[in-house]
Amino acid sequence: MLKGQTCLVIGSGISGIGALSLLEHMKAEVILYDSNEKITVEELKKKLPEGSNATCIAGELPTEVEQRVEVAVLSPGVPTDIPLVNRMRDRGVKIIGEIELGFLAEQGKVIAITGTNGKTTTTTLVGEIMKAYYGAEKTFVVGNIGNPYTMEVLKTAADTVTVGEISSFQLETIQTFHPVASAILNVTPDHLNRHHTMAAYVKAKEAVASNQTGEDICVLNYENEYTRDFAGRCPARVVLFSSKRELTDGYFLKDDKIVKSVSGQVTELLDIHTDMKLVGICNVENVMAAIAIAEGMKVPMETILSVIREFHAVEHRIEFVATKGGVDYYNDSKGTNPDAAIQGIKAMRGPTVLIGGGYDKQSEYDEWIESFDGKVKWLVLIGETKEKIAACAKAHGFTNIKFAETFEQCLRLCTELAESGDAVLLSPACASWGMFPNYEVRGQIFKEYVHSLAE
Ligand code: UMA
Repeated sequence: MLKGQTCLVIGSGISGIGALSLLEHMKAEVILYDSNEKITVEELKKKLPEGSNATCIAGELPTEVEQRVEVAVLSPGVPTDIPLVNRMRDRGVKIIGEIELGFLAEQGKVIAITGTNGKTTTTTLVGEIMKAYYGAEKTFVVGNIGNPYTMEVLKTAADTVTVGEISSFQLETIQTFHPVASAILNVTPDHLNRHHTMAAYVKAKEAVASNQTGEDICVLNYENEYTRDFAGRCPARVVLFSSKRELTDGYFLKDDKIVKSVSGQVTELLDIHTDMKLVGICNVENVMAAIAIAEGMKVPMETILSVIREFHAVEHRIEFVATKGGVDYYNDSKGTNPDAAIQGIKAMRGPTVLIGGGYDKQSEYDEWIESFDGKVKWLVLIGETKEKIAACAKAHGFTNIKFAETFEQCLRLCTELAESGDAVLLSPACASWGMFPNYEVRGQIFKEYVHSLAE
C-alpha cells in the first residue's frame, strides 16, 4: 500500500528498524534518519537488515531530501511537534507512527493495553492467557514491552491474536489502528514534558479506543477519575473493574476475592492470596483487567484462571532479587513515575532504603514522598532530579536523604545503610534516561550488583 512511496523513518532504535523492514517489504523507498548528531551514517548502515537498500542520514536532514518525503514514520520517542514534523505536516506529508504502520499489515485480531501503570504486567498476562487458548504460535506480544509491532506483523493471519502494550507516545500517531479489545488501566500524571498538558496526555490514552465500535470492548478502571469519565464517552462497549467498590456489572474486589457481576448476579472467580502469585493492589487491578479482556476474547474462565494461578511478577516490576546479609533487595526499575513508585513502596512490609531519582519528566513528587508512610528510613538519590526530589522531601519533613553521583556509589551506600531485616528498593519514580539507555539496563545492573554481594 506504500509501494513506490518515499518514506522517511525517523529514529534508528528498535521501532525504526522494524518500520524500515516492513516498509521495504511493502516496496517503499526508505530513508532511515536519526537526528542524533553523535550517530554516524556508518553506524546507521550497520543497523540495516541484510539486503536493505535504505538511504541513511544522520544529524541534519538536507532540505532537498525533506522535500521528497511522502510519508514519515515516527518512532515513539520522536515528539510529534518538532519543527521537522511540523513542516512536513504543513506540506501535507502523511505522518504516522510505527504502530499505525504495523496495523496496515495486520491480518488478525488485535488487543491493545494502555495506561500509566500496569501495562507491562497486564500485557504479559493477557499474552500468556492467549497463548494458552489460541496457541503460542498464533499469539504475538508486541509494542512498548520492547518488541516492535512491525517486526511481528507479517506473521499475523486471520486466526492470530496480537497483544500490544501501547504507550501514549505510540497512540499519538495512530490513524486507523483498531483493536477488538482495548484497556486503559489508569491515567495519572506522567510524560508531561512530552505531552505538555494532562489533557493532551489523557487524549493520547483515549485514542486507543478511537476506531472501536459497539462490537468491540474497552476495559476501564472505575477507580481512576480519567478512565471513569471516559466510560461515558467511549465508542466501544465498556467493561468496568474496581478494586474499591461493588459494581452491578463488571469485575470487582470483594473480601479478598475477585468477583464478576452481571446485572447484580455475583460469581466468585479467585482469592487474591491463594490463587495469585502477584502481590499488591495494583496487581489485583491488572488481573481484573486481564480477566475482562480475556473473557471479551471468548477465552473460557477455567483457562484464564489456570494461567493467573501460575503467573509470576514481570521482571523489573517489584521483583524480589535476593536476601543478602539479612537485607531483601527488590528491583522495581519499572517504577519510572511517582504513581508507579508509590505501588513499589506499598508492597514493602518493613523499613526500606529507597533509591530514587533519574531523568526529569517534570513530575511532581509530593504524593510519592507522602506515601513513604514511616517505612522509608533512607532515601538515596541519583540523577538529574535528585535536588528537586530532595527539596520536595524536605518540604514534607523527610530529611534522611543521601546523594550519590554514580549508580555504583548509590548501590554501595544502600548496602551500608541497610541493616538486617530491612529492604533495599530500587523504585526511582523517574525514567532511567541520562544515566542508562532504558529501565531494563538500570534494573539489570541493580540485580547484578545484588548477586555479587556475599550471602
Ligand atoms: N530520535 C530522533 N529524533 C528525535 C528523537 C529520537 O532521531 O527527535 C532517535 C534517537 O536518536 C534514537 C531513536 O530515535 O536513535 C530512538 O527511538 P525511540 O526513542 O522511539 O526508541 P526505540 O528503541 O525505537 O524504542 C521504542 C520505545 N521507546 C520510547 O518510547 C522512548 C520503547 O519503549 C519500545 O519498547 C520500543 O519502541 C518498541 O515498541 C520504551 C519506553 O521507555 C521501553 N517507553 C516509554 C515508557 O514506557 O515510559 C513510553
